[in-house]
Amino acid sequence: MAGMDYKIPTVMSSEELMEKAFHRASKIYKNGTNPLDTRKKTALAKVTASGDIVVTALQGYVERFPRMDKMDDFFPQLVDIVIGIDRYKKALGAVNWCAMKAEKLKNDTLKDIRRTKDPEIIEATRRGFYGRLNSYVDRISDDLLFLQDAKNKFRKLPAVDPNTPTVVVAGFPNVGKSNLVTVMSTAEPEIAPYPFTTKGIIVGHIEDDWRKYQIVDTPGLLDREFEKRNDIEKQAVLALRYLTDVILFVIDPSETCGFHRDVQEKLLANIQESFEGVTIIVAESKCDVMKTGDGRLYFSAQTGENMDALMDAVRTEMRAVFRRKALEAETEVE
Ligand SMILES: Nc1nc2c(ncn2[C@@H]2O[C@H](COP(=O)(O)OP(=O)(O)OP(=O)(O)O)[C@@H](O)[C@H]2O)c(=O)[nH]1
Ligand SMILES: [Mg+2]
Repeated sequence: MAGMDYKIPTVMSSEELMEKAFHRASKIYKNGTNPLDTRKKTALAKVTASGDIVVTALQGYVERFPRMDKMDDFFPQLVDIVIGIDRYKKALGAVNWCAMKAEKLKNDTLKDIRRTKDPEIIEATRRGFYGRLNSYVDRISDDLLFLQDAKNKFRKLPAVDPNTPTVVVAGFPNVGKSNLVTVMSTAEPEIAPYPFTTKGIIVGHIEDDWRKYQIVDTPGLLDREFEKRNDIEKQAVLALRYLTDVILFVIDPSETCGFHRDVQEKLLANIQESFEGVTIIVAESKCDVMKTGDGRLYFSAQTGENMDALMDAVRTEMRAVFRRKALEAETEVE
């Protein structure tokens, strides 16, 4: 799924960019009224073309990469975890710096070439220009690589609509969250028999007659303090903090996930405390392996056993959210 609407360009490496600039320049030849004039016109055209290629490409990156600030909101916080906003801003700043330097270098060089009548100086000035242009671009090679990587990461970020009622699925790693989300919705997260299979936030959709809900699959959470969490877990916390209308908390009583029941229960208690007032549906997974008989909802995403009851419980809560949101939107001051 496309993460964002931004049309982020592909970012060339410093080598690719210089290769493109030199290649374009190498093809240029201008006819003048005499040999000196020919040489001058050709040099001017080569400098202009290669300089413009660099400047236009770099300015394009600065303009088309999204502005990001570390605001107290889901998307910027997610970008900060996945990409790193400080490093991102530094990269865009460096690219902007290089574009300005290249533009000034080009203009200074054109002036120098126009001023001289010495063919040797024309050639030396042009070569000097290439060398300095190359060294400016070389200095931002790490930033360009960073931005290309950031572009790929932006594309993979989930497309979350803050206005659609959302159920966030949470629980320990490996308890069967992704399998459940696959059965319940359009999402197709990876399912595998080891913890932290899900490394980011994945959004699926559930249709309920004419209504539509989002279901968010999250990475597994261990029972520990936020600051001690890894970047994968932190994304789950962000989803809970910013996207949740309803939490669907999955416990694996069979412990085939590799974690004891009591640590899972501790995490649940923790979440109940942190999200007071939020509806939390607690459901026990893998009932094909084990049923506790403790009166909680249970299900097996594998065999489908009791999935209807779970879906009913989720739909009931989500309809309530849907009504509340519709009412809020209707009574908002215009
Ligand atoms: N027996 C049984 N196994 C299941 C069921 N649901 C999932 N599993 C297995 O449990 C393992 C983990 O499933 P996932 O859906 O990837 O678990 P997860 O909670 O998303 O795991 P992380 O993304 O790592 O947090 C896989 O080996 C699944 O095949 C189930 O209903 N019954
Ligand atoms: Mg998963």
